[in-house]
Amino acid sequence: MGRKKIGTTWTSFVKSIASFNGDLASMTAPPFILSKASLVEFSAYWTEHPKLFVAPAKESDPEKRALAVLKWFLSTLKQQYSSRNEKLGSEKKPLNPFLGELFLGHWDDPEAGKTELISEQVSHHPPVTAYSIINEKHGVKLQGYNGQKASFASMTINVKQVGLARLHIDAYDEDYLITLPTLHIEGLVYGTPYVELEKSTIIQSSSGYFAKIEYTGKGWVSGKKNCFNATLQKVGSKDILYTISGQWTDSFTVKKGKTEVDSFSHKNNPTTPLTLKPIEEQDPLESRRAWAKVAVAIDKGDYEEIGMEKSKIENAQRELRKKEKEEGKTWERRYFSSVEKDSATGKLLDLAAKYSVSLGVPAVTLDDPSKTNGIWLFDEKKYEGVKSGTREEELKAAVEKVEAATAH
Ligand code: 0T9
Repeated sequence: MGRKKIGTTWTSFVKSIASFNGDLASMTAPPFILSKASLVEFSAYWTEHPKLFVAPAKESDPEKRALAVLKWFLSTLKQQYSSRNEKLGSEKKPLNPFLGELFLGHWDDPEAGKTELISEQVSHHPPVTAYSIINEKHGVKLQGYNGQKASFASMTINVKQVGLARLHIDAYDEDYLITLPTLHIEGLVYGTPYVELEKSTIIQSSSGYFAKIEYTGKGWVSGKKNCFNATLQKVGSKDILYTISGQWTDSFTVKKGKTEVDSFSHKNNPTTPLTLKPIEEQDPLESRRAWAKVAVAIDKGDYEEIGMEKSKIENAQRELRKKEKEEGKTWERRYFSSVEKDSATGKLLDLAAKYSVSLGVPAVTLDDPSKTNGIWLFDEKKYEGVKSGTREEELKAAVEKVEAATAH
Protein backbone atom coordinates (compact mmCIF):
# COMPACT_ATOMS: atom_id res chain seq x y z
CA MET A 1 0.00 0.00 0.00
CA GLY A 2 2.71 2.42 1.09
CA ARG A 3 4.78 1.76 -2.00
CA LYS A 4 1.86 2.18 -4.34
CA LYS A 5 1.03 5.56 -2.84
CA ILE A 6 4.57 6.81 -3.22
CA GLY A 7 4.61 5.46 -6.74
CA THR A 8 1.88 7.86 -7.71
CA THR A 9 3.63 11.03 -6.64
CA TRP A 10 5.24 13.34 -9.13
CA THR A 11 8.73 13.29 -7.60
CA SER A 12 8.98 9.56 -7.66
CA PHE A 13 7.59 9.54 -11.17
CA VAL A 14 10.25 11.98 -12.32
CA LYS A 15 12.88 9.81 -10.64
CA SER A 16 11.46 6.76 -12.36
CA ILE A 17 11.68 8.30 -15.81
CA ALA A 18 15.32 9.10 -15.13
CA SER A 19 15.96 5.39 -15.28
CA PHE A 20 13.50 4.46 -18.00
CA ASN A 21 14.58 2.27 -20.87
CA GLY A 22 13.34 4.32 -23.81
CA ASP A 23 10.04 2.50 -24.03
CA LEU A 24 7.56 5.31 -23.45
CA ALA A 25 4.68 2.90 -23.30
CA SER A 26 6.06 1.01 -20.31
CA MET A 27 6.31 4.14 -18.17
CA THR A 28 3.78 4.29 -15.34
CA ALA A 29 2.66 7.78 -14.47
CA PRO A 30 0.42 9.29 -11.77
CA PRO A 31 -3.28 9.59 -12.77
CA PHE A 32 -3.38 13.37 -13.14
CA ILE A 33 -0.84 13.26 -15.98
CA LEU A 34 -2.70 10.52 -17.87
CA SER A 35 -4.64 11.45 -20.96
CA LYS A 36 -7.87 9.73 -21.93
CA ALA A 37 -6.84 9.91 -25.58
CA SER A 38 -4.86 7.18 -27.23
CA LEU A 39 -1.98 7.99 -29.56
CA VAL A 40 -4.03 6.63 -32.44
CA GLU A 41 -6.14 9.81 -32.14
CA PHE A 42 -3.18 12.06 -32.85
CA SER A 43 -3.43 11.50 -36.62
CA ALA A 44 -6.39 13.89 -36.54
CA TYR A 45 -4.08 16.82 -35.83
CA TRP A 46 -3.07 16.88 -39.48
CA THR A 47 -6.40 18.20 -40.64
CA GLU A 48 -7.98 20.47 -38.09
CA HIS A 49 -7.97 23.17 -40.77
CA PRO A 50 -9.53 21.29 -43.71
CA LYS A 51 -9.63 24.49 -45.74
CA LEU A 52 -5.83 24.79 -45.63
CA PHE A 53 -5.46 21.08 -46.30
CA VAL A 54 -7.28 21.34 -49.64
CA ALA A 55 -6.00 24.83 -50.55
CA PRO A 56 -3.04 23.56 -52.62
CA ALA A 57 -5.40 21.79 -55.04
CA LYS A 58 -6.88 25.16 -56.01
CA GLU A 59 -3.55 26.63 -57.17
CA SER A 60 -2.62 26.11 -60.82
CA ASP A 61 0.91 27.42 -60.35
CA PRO A 62 3.27 24.75 -58.91
CA GLU A 63 5.20 27.31 -56.87
CA LYS A 64 1.99 28.58 -55.24
CA ARG A 65 0.94 25.00 -54.60
CA ALA A 66 4.18 24.22 -52.84
CA LEU A 67 3.74 27.36 -50.76
CA ALA A 68 0.16 26.36 -49.86
CA VAL A 69 1.39 22.94 -48.75
CA LEU A 70 4.02 24.56 -46.56
CA LYS A 71 1.46 26.91 -45.06
CA TRP A 72 -0.93 24.05 -44.29
CA PHE A 73 1.89 22.03 -42.71
CA LEU A 74 2.92 24.93 -40.47
CA SER A 75 -0.69 25.39 -39.41
CA THR A 76 -0.84 21.79 -38.14
CA LEU A 77 2.04 22.15 -35.68
CA LYS A 78 0.04 23.84 -32.96
CA GLN A 79 -2.55 21.07 -32.82
CA GLN A 80 0.07 18.34 -33.08
CA TYR A 81 2.41 19.58 -30.42
CA SER A 82 0.65 21.96 -28.07
CA SER A 83 -3.10 21.30 -28.07
CA ARG A 84 -2.96 19.09 -24.96
CA ASN A 85 -1.15 21.88 -23.23
CA GLU A 86 -3.81 24.40 -24.15
CA LYS A 87 -6.77 22.17 -23.38
CA LEU A 88 -5.50 20.19 -20.40
CA GLY A 89 -2.92 22.50 -18.84
CA SER A 90 0.07 20.36 -19.74
CA GLU A 91 1.22 17.59 -22.02
CA LYS A 92 -0.31 14.33 -20.84
CA LYS A 93 0.70 10.75 -21.27
CA PRO A 94 -1.46 9.28 -24.04
CA LEU A 95 -2.91 5.79 -23.88
CA ASN A 96 -0.76 3.23 -25.61
CA PRO A 97 -2.82 1.91 -28.54
CA PHE A 98 -3.34 -1.82 -28.99
CA LEU A 99 -2.68 -3.55 -32.30
CA GLY A 100 -5.66 -3.00 -34.59
CA GLU A 101 -7.00 -0.04 -32.64
CA LEU A 102 -8.88 2.37 -34.90
CA PHE A 103 -9.78 6.03 -34.89
CA LEU A 104 -12.29 6.89 -37.60
CA GLY A 105 -14.08 10.12 -38.30
CA HIS A 106 -14.52 12.99 -40.68
CA TRP A 107 -14.56 16.76 -40.88
CA ASP A 108 -17.41 18.67 -42.48
CA ASP A 109 -16.29 22.02 -43.68
CA PRO A 110 -18.44 24.46 -45.68
CA GLU A 111 -15.54 25.21 -48.04
CA ALA A 112 -13.53 21.99 -48.08
CA GLY A 113 -16.44 19.58 -48.01
CA LYS A 114 -15.93 16.21 -46.37
CA THR A 115 -12.48 15.03 -45.29
CA GLU A 116 -12.24 11.47 -44.02
CA LEU A 117 -9.85 10.24 -41.35
CA ILE A 118 -8.66 6.67 -40.98
CA SER A 119 -6.10 5.97 -38.28
CA GLU A 120 -4.99 2.48 -37.26
CA GLN A 121 -2.42 1.09 -34.89
CA VAL A 122 -0.45 -1.14 -37.23
CA SER A 123 2.23 -2.26 -34.80
CA HIS A 124 2.39 -2.63 -31.04
CA HIS A 125 6.06 -3.59 -30.60
CA PRO A 126 7.34 -1.05 -31.52
CA PRO A 127 4.25 1.18 -31.43
CA VAL A 128 3.41 2.49 -34.91
CA THR A 129 0.33 4.39 -36.03
CA ALA A 130 -0.63 4.67 -39.71
CA TYR A 131 -3.19 7.05 -41.14
CA SER A 132 -4.90 8.10 -44.30
CA ILE A 133 -6.73 11.37 -44.68
CA ILE A 134 -8.82 11.81 -47.80
CA ASN A 135 -10.69 14.70 -49.33
CA GLU A 136 -12.31 13.27 -52.47
CA LYS A 137 -13.94 16.52 -53.53
CA HIS A 138 -10.63 18.30 -53.94
CA GLY A 139 -8.53 15.23 -54.64
CA VAL A 140 -6.14 15.75 -51.72
CA LYS A 141 -4.81 12.75 -49.82
CA LEU A 142 -2.38 12.45 -46.97
CA GLN A 143 -0.96 9.22 -45.71
CA GLY A 144 1.77 8.39 -43.30
CA TYR A 145 2.94 6.31 -40.40
CA ASN A 146 4.97 7.07 -37.34
CA GLY A 147 6.61 5.77 -34.26
CA GLN A 148 8.91 7.32 -31.69
CA LYS A 149 12.33 6.62 -30.24
CA ALA A 150 12.79 8.17 -26.83
CA SER A 151 15.63 8.74 -24.42
CA PHE A 152 16.04 10.63 -21.20
CA ALA A 153 18.81 13.09 -20.31
CA SER A 154 19.10 16.07 -17.93
CA MET A 155 15.44 16.06 -16.92
CA THR A 156 14.28 16.06 -20.52
CA ILE A 157 12.61 13.36 -22.59
CA ASN A 158 14.07 13.45 -26.09
CA VAL A 159 11.89 12.02 -28.80
CA LYS A 160 12.94 11.23 -32.33
CA GLN A 161 10.08 10.49 -34.65
CA VAL A 162 10.46 7.69 -37.13
CA GLY A 163 8.30 7.48 -40.22
CA LEU A 164 7.00 10.08 -42.60
CA ALA A 165 3.98 11.66 -44.21
CA ARG A 166 3.13 11.98 -47.88
CA LEU A 167 0.62 14.31 -49.45
CA HIS A 168 -0.85 13.65 -52.86
CA ILE A 169 -2.71 16.09 -55.10
CA ASP A 170 -4.71 14.19 -57.72
CA ALA A 171 -5.23 16.98 -60.25
CA TYR A 172 -1.50 17.49 -60.71
CA ASP A 173 -0.42 13.98 -59.80
CA GLU A 174 1.96 15.63 -57.39
CA ASP A 175 3.51 14.19 -54.25
CA TYR A 176 5.00 15.87 -51.22
CA LEU A 177 7.20 14.06 -48.77
CA ILE A 178 7.11 15.48 -45.26
CA THR A 179 9.60 14.55 -42.57
CA LEU A 180 8.68 14.70 -38.90
CA PRO A 181 10.36 16.91 -36.31
CA THR A 182 12.47 15.78 -33.41
CA LEU A 183 11.07 17.02 -30.13
CA HIS A 184 11.72 17.09 -26.44
CA ILE A 185 9.59 17.43 -23.34
CA GLU A 186 10.39 20.40 -21.12
CA GLY A 187 8.94 21.36 -17.74
CA LEU A 188 9.06 17.84 -16.31
CA VAL A 189 10.50 18.89 -12.96
CA TYR A 190 7.60 21.28 -12.39
CA GLY A 191 4.93 18.75 -13.26
CA THR A 192 3.90 20.74 -16.34
CA PRO A 193 5.47 18.94 -19.27
CA TYR A 194 5.20 20.53 -22.72
CA VAL A 195 6.66 19.87 -26.15
CA GLU A 196 9.36 21.92 -27.84
CA LEU A 197 10.42 21.14 -31.41
CA GLU A 198 14.01 21.07 -32.53
CA LYS A 199 16.25 20.72 -35.56
CA SER A 200 14.53 20.83 -38.91
CA THR A 201 12.09 19.11 -41.21
CA ILE A 202 11.67 19.25 -44.94
CA ILE A 203 8.92 19.03 -47.49
CA GLN A 204 10.07 17.74 -50.86
CA SER A 205 7.69 17.93 -53.80
CA SER A 206 7.81 15.78 -56.90
CA SER A 207 7.53 19.03 -58.89
CA GLY A 208 10.93 20.07 -57.57
CA TYR A 209 10.21 22.38 -54.66
CA PHE A 210 12.02 22.05 -51.41
CA ALA A 211 10.86 23.55 -48.13
CA LYS A 212 13.03 23.58 -45.06
CA ILE A 213 11.58 24.34 -41.66
CA GLU A 214 14.00 25.11 -38.84
CA TYR A 215 12.72 24.97 -35.30
CA THR A 216 14.60 27.44 -33.19
CA GLY A 217 12.79 26.95 -29.89
CA LYS A 218 13.14 30.04 -27.82
CA GLY A 219 14.08 32.67 -30.41
CA TRP A 220 17.13 34.57 -29.26
CA VAL A 221 15.84 37.76 -30.83
CA SER A 222 12.20 37.58 -29.78
CA GLY A 223 12.72 35.58 -26.58
CA LYS A 224 9.48 33.73 -27.42
CA LYS A 225 9.20 29.96 -27.46
CA ASN A 226 8.09 27.70 -30.34
CA CYS A 227 9.75 29.83 -33.02
CA PHE A 228 10.62 28.67 -36.51
CA ASN A 229 12.01 29.88 -39.82
CA ALA A 230 11.05 28.26 -43.08
CA THR A 231 12.16 28.75 -46.66
CA LEU A 232 10.84 27.55 -49.98
CA GLN A 233 13.22 26.94 -52.85
CA LYS A 234 13.21 25.38 -56.25
CA VAL A 235 15.67 22.54 -56.19
CA GLY A 236 18.87 23.23 -58.06
CA SER A 237 18.77 26.94 -57.32
CA LYS A 238 19.95 28.81 -54.27
CA ASP A 239 17.30 31.48 -54.70
CA ILE A 240 14.87 31.71 -51.85
CA LEU A 241 11.35 32.10 -53.18
CA TYR A 242 9.59 32.67 -49.87
CA THR A 243 10.46 32.83 -46.21
CA ILE A 244 7.97 32.14 -43.46
CA SER A 245 8.74 32.87 -39.85
CA GLY A 246 6.91 33.17 -36.60
CA GLN A 247 5.66 31.05 -33.75
CA TRP A 248 4.03 27.75 -34.59
CA THR A 249 1.76 28.11 -31.55
CA ASP A 250 0.55 31.55 -32.56
CA SER A 251 1.09 33.23 -35.92
CA PHE A 252 3.47 33.58 -38.83
CA THR A 253 4.12 35.78 -41.83
CA VAL A 254 4.99 34.84 -45.39
CA LYS A 255 7.45 37.07 -47.21
CA LYS A 256 8.74 37.33 -50.75
CA GLY A 257 12.02 39.13 -50.38
CA LYS A 258 11.23 41.79 -47.81
CA THR A 259 7.58 42.13 -48.73
CA GLU A 260 4.92 40.45 -46.65
CA VAL A 261 2.61 38.59 -49.00
CA ASP A 262 0.53 36.51 -46.60
CA SER A 263 0.09 35.68 -42.95
CA PHE A 264 -1.62 33.20 -40.69
CA SER A 265 -2.85 33.47 -37.16
CA HIS A 266 -4.44 30.75 -35.07
CA LYS A 267 -6.64 33.38 -33.46
CA ASN A 268 -8.39 34.02 -36.77
CA ASN A 269 -8.46 30.39 -37.85
CA PRO A 270 -10.50 28.26 -35.48
CA THR A 271 -10.22 24.51 -35.93
CA THR A 272 -12.98 22.43 -37.48
CA PRO A 273 -14.20 19.76 -35.05
CA LEU A 274 -13.83 16.13 -36.02
CA THR A 275 -17.10 14.22 -36.23
CA LEU A 276 -17.08 10.76 -34.64
CA LYS A 277 -19.85 8.19 -34.42
CA PRO A 278 -21.53 7.98 -31.03
CA ILE A 279 -19.67 5.43 -28.91
CA GLU A 280 -22.50 2.85 -29.04
CA GLU A 281 -22.36 2.87 -32.83
CA GLN A 282 -18.60 2.54 -33.02
CA ASP A 283 -16.81 -0.67 -33.89
CA PRO A 284 -15.48 -2.34 -30.72
CA LEU A 285 -11.96 -1.75 -32.03
CA GLU A 286 -12.48 2.00 -32.25
CA SER A 287 -10.39 3.83 -29.74
CA ARG A 288 -12.97 5.75 -27.68
CA ARG A 289 -15.20 2.71 -27.36
CA ALA A 290 -12.36 0.32 -26.52
CA TRP A 291 -10.90 2.62 -23.84
CA ALA A 292 -14.22 3.94 -22.46
CA LYS A 293 -13.87 2.25 -19.06
CA VAL A 294 -10.28 3.38 -18.67
CA ALA A 295 -11.41 6.92 -19.48
CA VAL A 296 -14.03 6.78 -16.72
CA ALA A 297 -11.38 5.58 -14.26
CA ILE A 298 -9.02 8.39 -15.31
CA ASP A 299 -11.80 10.92 -14.76
CA LYS A 300 -12.24 9.54 -11.27
CA GLY A 301 -8.48 9.60 -10.71
CA ASP A 302 -8.79 6.05 -9.43
CA TYR A 303 -5.38 4.49 -9.81
CA GLU A 304 -6.49 0.93 -9.03
CA GLU A 305 -9.40 1.05 -11.44
CA ILE A 306 -7.24 2.54 -14.21
CA GLY A 307 -4.77 -0.30 -13.75
CA MET A 308 -7.48 -2.93 -13.69
CA GLU A 309 -9.27 -1.68 -16.80
CA LYS A 310 -6.02 -1.26 -18.71
CA SER A 311 -4.95 -4.78 -17.76
CA LYS A 312 -8.13 -6.23 -19.23
CA ILE A 313 -7.23 -4.78 -22.61
CA GLU A 314 -3.55 -5.63 -22.36
CA ASN A 315 -4.15 -9.21 -21.23
CA ALA A 316 -6.62 -9.81 -24.04
CA GLN A 317 -4.04 -8.53 -26.49
CA ARG A 318 -1.38 -10.82 -25.03
CA GLU A 319 -3.73 -13.77 -25.34
CA LEU A 320 -4.46 -12.89 -28.97
CA ARG A 321 -0.77 -12.67 -29.85
CA LYS A 322 -0.13 -16.01 -28.19
CA LYS A 323 -2.94 -17.64 -30.14
CA GLU A 324 -1.71 -16.14 -33.39
CA LYS A 325 1.75 -17.46 -32.72
CA GLU A 326 0.41 -20.95 -32.05
CA GLU A 327 -1.62 -20.83 -35.25
CA GLY A 328 1.18 -19.28 -37.28
CA LYS A 329 -1.00 -16.30 -38.14
CA THR A 330 -0.61 -12.56 -37.86
CA TRP A 331 -3.16 -9.86 -37.09
CA GLU A 332 -4.69 -8.62 -40.33
CA ARG A 333 -4.50 -4.82 -40.48
CA ARG A 334 -7.79 -3.37 -41.54
CA TYR A 335 -6.66 -0.54 -43.83
CA PHE A 336 -2.89 -0.70 -44.28
CA SER A 337 -0.28 -3.07 -45.62
CA SER A 338 3.40 -3.14 -44.98
CA VAL A 339 5.85 -3.13 -47.87
CA GLU A 340 9.62 -3.42 -48.06
CA LYS A 341 10.05 -0.73 -50.66
CA ASP A 342 7.88 2.17 -51.65
CA SER A 343 8.92 3.67 -54.96
CA ALA A 344 6.91 6.92 -54.67
CA THR A 345 8.66 7.74 -51.40
CA GLY A 346 11.97 6.52 -52.80
CA LYS A 347 11.79 9.01 -55.68
CA LEU A 348 11.08 11.91 -53.35
CA LEU A 349 13.86 10.86 -51.01
CA ASP A 350 16.31 10.76 -53.93
CA LEU A 351 15.28 14.25 -54.96
CA ALA A 352 15.60 15.52 -51.40
CA ALA A 353 18.95 13.83 -50.89
CA LYS A 354 20.36 15.52 -53.98
CA TYR A 355 19.54 18.99 -52.84
CA SER A 356 19.30 18.99 -49.08
CA VAL A 357 23.04 18.86 -48.57
CA SER A 358 23.73 21.75 -50.92
CA LEU A 359 21.07 23.72 -49.07
CA GLY A 360 22.65 23.09 -45.70
CA VAL A 361 20.12 20.55 -44.46
CA PRO A 362 21.22 17.18 -43.09
CA ALA A 363 20.69 14.46 -45.70
CA VAL A 364 17.17 13.12 -45.67
CA THR A 365 17.01 9.36 -45.43
CA LEU A 366 14.34 6.82 -44.78
CA ASP A 367 14.42 5.38 -41.27
CA ASP A 368 15.35 1.75 -41.15
CA PRO A 369 11.99 0.01 -41.79
CA SER A 370 12.73 -2.41 -38.95
CA LYS A 371 12.13 0.50 -36.57
CA THR A 372 8.52 0.67 -37.68
CA ASN A 373 7.90 -2.99 -38.47
CA GLY A 374 7.97 -2.12 -42.17
CA ILE A 375 6.91 0.74 -44.42
CA TRP A 376 3.16 1.22 -44.02
CA LEU A 377 0.99 2.17 -46.96
CA PHE A 378 -2.71 2.81 -47.18
CA ASP A 379 -4.24 -0.20 -48.91
CA GLU A 380 -6.98 0.99 -51.29
CA LYS A 381 -8.20 -2.59 -51.87
CA LYS A 382 -8.69 -3.17 -48.16
CA TYR A 383 -10.45 0.16 -47.87
CA GLU A 384 -12.79 -0.61 -50.78
CA GLY A 385 -13.50 -3.98 -49.20
CA VAL A 386 -14.59 -2.31 -45.98
CA LYS A 387 -16.71 0.28 -47.78
CA SER A 388 -18.46 -2.16 -50.11
CA GLY A 389 -19.08 -4.69 -47.35
CA THR A 390 -17.16 -7.57 -48.96
CA ARG A 391 -14.94 -7.89 -45.89
CA GLU A 392 -17.85 -7.94 -43.47
CA GLU A 393 -17.33 -11.55 -42.39
CA GLU A 394 -13.62 -11.05 -41.86
CA LEU A 395 -14.09 -7.92 -39.77
CA LYS A 396 -16.79 -9.56 -37.68
CA ALA A 397 -14.50 -12.50 -36.99
CA ALA A 398 -11.68 -10.19 -35.91
CA VAL A 399 -13.92 -8.33 -33.49
CA GLU A 400 -15.25 -11.61 -32.09
CA LYS A 401 -11.71 -12.82 -31.46
CA VAL A 402 -10.89 -9.68 -29.47
CA GLU A 403 -14.13 -9.86 -27.53
CA ALA A 404 -13.60 -13.52 -26.67
CA ALA A 405 -10.08 -12.77 -25.42
CA THR A 406 -11.34 -9.84 -23.35
CA ALA A 407 -14.02 -11.95 -21.69
CA HIS A 408 -11.47 -14.34 -20.19
C1 0T9 B 1 2.56 11.76 -33.34
C2 0T9 B 1 3.04 13.89 -31.46
C3 0T9 B 1 3.61 12.55 -31.13
C4 0T9 B 1 2.79 11.48 -31.88
C5 0T9 B 1 3.52 12.28 -29.59
C6 0T9 B 1 6.19 11.98 -27.12
C7 0T9 B 1 4.71 11.87 -26.87
C8 0T9 B 1 4.14 10.71 -27.68
C9 0T9 B 1 4.21 10.97 -29.17
C10 0T9 B 1 5.05 12.50 -31.62
C11 0T9 B 1 1.85 13.10 -33.51
O1 0T9 B 1 1.65 13.36 -34.88
C12 0T9 B 1 2.69 14.20 -32.87
C13 0T9 B 1 2.88 14.85 -30.52
C14 0T9 B 1 3.25 14.72 -29.11
C15 0T9 B 1 4.07 13.47 -28.78
C16 0T9 B 1 3.93 13.13 -27.30
C17 0T9 B 1 4.36 14.16 -26.27
C18 0T9 B 1 4.60 13.29 -25.05
O2 0T9 B 1 4.90 13.72 -23.98
C19 0T9 B 1 4.40 11.86 -25.36
C20 0T9 B 1 5.18 10.90 -24.43
C21 0T9 B 1 4.84 9.45 -24.72
C22 0T9 B 1 4.77 11.11 -23.01
O3 0T9 B 1 3.63 11.09 -22.72
C23 0T9 B 1 5.82 11.34 -21.99
C24 0T9 B 1 5.23 11.58 -20.65
C25 0T9 B 1 5.16 13.06 -20.29
C26 0T9 B 1 3.91 13.77 -20.74
C27 0T9 B 1 5.27 13.21 -18.81
C28 0T9 B 1 4.22 12.51 -18.08
